[in-house]
Amino acid sequence: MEHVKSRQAFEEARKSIPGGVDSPVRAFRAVGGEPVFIESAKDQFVVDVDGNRYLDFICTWGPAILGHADNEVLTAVKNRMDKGLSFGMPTTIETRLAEKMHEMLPYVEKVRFVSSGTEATMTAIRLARGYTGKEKIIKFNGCYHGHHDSLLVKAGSGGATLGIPDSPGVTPGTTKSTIVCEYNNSDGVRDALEAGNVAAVIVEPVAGNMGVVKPKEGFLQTLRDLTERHEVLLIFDEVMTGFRIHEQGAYGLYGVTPDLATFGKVIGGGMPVGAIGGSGTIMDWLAPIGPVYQAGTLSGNPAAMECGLKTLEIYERDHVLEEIRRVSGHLASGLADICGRQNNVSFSIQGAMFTVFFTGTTPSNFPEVADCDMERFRRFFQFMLNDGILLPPSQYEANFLSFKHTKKDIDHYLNALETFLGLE
Ligand code: KE4
Repeated sequence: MEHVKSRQAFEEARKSIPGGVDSPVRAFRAVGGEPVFIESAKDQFVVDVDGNRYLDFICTWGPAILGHADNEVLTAVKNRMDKGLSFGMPTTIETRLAEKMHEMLPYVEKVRFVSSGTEATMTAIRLARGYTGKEKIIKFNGCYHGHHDSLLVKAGSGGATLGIPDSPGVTPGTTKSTIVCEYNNSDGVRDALEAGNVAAVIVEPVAGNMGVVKPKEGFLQTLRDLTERHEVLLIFDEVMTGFRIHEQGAYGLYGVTPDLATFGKVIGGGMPVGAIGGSGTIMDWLAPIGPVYQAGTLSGNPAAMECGLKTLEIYERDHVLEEIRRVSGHLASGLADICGRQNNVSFSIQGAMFTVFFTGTTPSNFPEVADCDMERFRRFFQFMLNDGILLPPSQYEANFLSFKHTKKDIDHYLNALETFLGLE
């Protein structure tokens, strides 16, 4: 594959954008080589500036659950944009999307929209501290909740990939109130809660930012029981898992109801949207009705709201996740067969997200993911890229399936994986 124009684009970009990218993971630093620059995307494919087409498992990190550039979504957004882009005043489309989220997730009685998952979790943390009057936050090693200071501590995703889990610029004062526990281990949580002054526990109910790492049986329920006992809020960060692991996210899959949840990605359909949702009693602590301040110029942007609402409407109408389950079931059996015949390869899959790990046993926490053969992952990534398959460029990321991925696409992926392993 030729990457002449991507190389030129990258050289130009680096002159005016740090690292040539607007989000670190896109720079391919964990997998070597230079990033491809994308020109366009449709359904399950993306095309780079050199005209190379790839079967896409990044799916813009989760939003493209319908596949790229869905015609109905594009039409709805274009029609909305003809009325103007942004008003800085309330619009009815925001209410429609909030109502749709409540209809799909009954525990989400009220929603506040923001423009990113980072803003959503930052707001949820501030709201939890304001509502409880307590200070500390418990998060889990390898879980990533966006790049705001108080949670950029032993983060997964880009933080882990770039080996800067505790980023410079994050002051000790900020992180002294953040307690990091090991995912799938409630002992640390129990001790931290006993010590008191904890406002909330925030967790990716299925972790996606250390690769896909599922909660062990009872882990989430234990967090729910412990937080209830200590009058601490439980926050499910469903920015990635929302509408991907189950039509009702972790609440639907595990039957555990959080006090607050954060959303992003799918609810924007590819446009900048994040959200915080939960009981009206807690949510009404947000300004202007309550004292916890939060704001945003483009929060509830009508074009982004339209994109998210149309995405969710199609998601429901076409039973999108049911179809994806059929394809992911085919993938799961193929991966089970291949990994069963290999020593140092395992996998984890939940609904529309999955990870192949270059380690013998499927990891259950971040240290086990960190033991993966990252050099082998790098070779795997480059092999797949040359075979026209675009994977997330890090072992610490999840792969995503869309409504448009077919069993034929999965066979392409499985055959390429088998060929790669056979070459090693
Ligand atoms: P954003 O600020 O990137 O919209 O959302 C932050 C966030 C919060 N919570 C979870 C569970 C997330 O997965 C994310 C963002 N996910 C990464 C992918 N690992 C976004 C990709 C990137 O950082 O470029």
